[in-house]
Amino acid sequence: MERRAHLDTLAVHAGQEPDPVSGAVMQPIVLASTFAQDGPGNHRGFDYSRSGNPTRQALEKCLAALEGGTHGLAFGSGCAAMTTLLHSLTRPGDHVVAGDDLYGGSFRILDKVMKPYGVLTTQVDMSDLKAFEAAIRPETRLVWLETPTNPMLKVFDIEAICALARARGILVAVDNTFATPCLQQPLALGAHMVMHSTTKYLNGHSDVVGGAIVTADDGLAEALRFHQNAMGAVPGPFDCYMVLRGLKTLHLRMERHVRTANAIASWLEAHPQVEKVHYPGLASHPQHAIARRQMSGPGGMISFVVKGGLPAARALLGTVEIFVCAESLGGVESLIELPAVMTHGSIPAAQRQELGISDGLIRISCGVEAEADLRDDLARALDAATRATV
Ligand code: P1T
Repeated sequence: MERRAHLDTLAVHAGQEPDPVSGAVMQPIVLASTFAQDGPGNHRGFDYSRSGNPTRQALEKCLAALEGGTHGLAFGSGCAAMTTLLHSLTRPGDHVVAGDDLYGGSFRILDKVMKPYGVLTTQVDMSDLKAFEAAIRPETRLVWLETPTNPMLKVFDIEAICALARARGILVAVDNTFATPCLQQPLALGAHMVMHSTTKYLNGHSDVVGGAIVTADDGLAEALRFHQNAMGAVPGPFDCYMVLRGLKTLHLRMERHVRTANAIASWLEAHPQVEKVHYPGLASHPQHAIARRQMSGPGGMISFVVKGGLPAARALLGTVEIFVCAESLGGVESLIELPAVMTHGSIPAAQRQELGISDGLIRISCGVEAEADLRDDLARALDAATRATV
């Protein structure tokens, strides 16, 4: 697809043409690990599947088109994408500025993989632009921007942060996993790179682990592609096919995720057993205005604090029947979890406490089931939480 079409059309077609041999309208899954060469070094675009694979290439082109970039790179997981990005662009002695609230696994990469390698990270609440500027050092090479954040759903001003970073020659990578390109386009707001856990909304069916990076910068793409091949954290062709298949309905699913989350967040906010709701679509959200400006919808993720702490939260999670108690997010099925115990256990308790990741903080990923059923499920579970409190 040469012409820049709407996202809904790109999601279905970008990077994919009917198979020239059979006419198959779906991308073939090319499982071959190696490709015949007409003579040594004389191949038809693919030589070895770690370096490149036709099914992966279709996915990479589709992802690039959706994010408004020119280069897409697929990885075996979101963590693999992040680690490859960091190793491509930082060297020992370099410094990274990251948001204060990150997915636990992303924090662990910065703290337990990059720090011992000599790349230090300063975490800062990026909703305070002065604090962000103060965290920048002469050796700062990269800003790692997750927005909305996991699990506190903070929203950071991508355009303002990119302008400050670019003025100092610092690269910005945005983890767009929660928003997806349907709701937020970081490259258009000034980011150099977008990163995804494709495990989540992009695949959308909780049956693949994958990651991706997209950029419109040829030099960055060259460095990233070199490391993608050299470090080798690539996805298999079947997983690439699954993500491509999931992408075809991304826009439809996101519409429903957003509609349901909006309704459930408002309902939770009015519930007597709920202390606090974090959702960028609520007027009470501290960065609601930024979310309205930079996102076309506030997303499908909500976190909230149930009164009564851990016993109440455990009672709630033990009572739900439609919501599944599980890590991850972004699938068609609704999930519920306790970040302090599950997804964010790798963050030190004191730091969790400071951020508001209390024992009573519950995170939900709103799926595509009937909103009324999801609300009834939570209502029963909140009743159980009330009984566990008294
Ligand atoms: O799990 P993996 O595909 O490696 O992606 C890591 C990752 C990166 N960035 C964000 C914002 C994420 O949420 C994740 C993974 N998160 C979960 C598994 C979770 O339940 O929050």
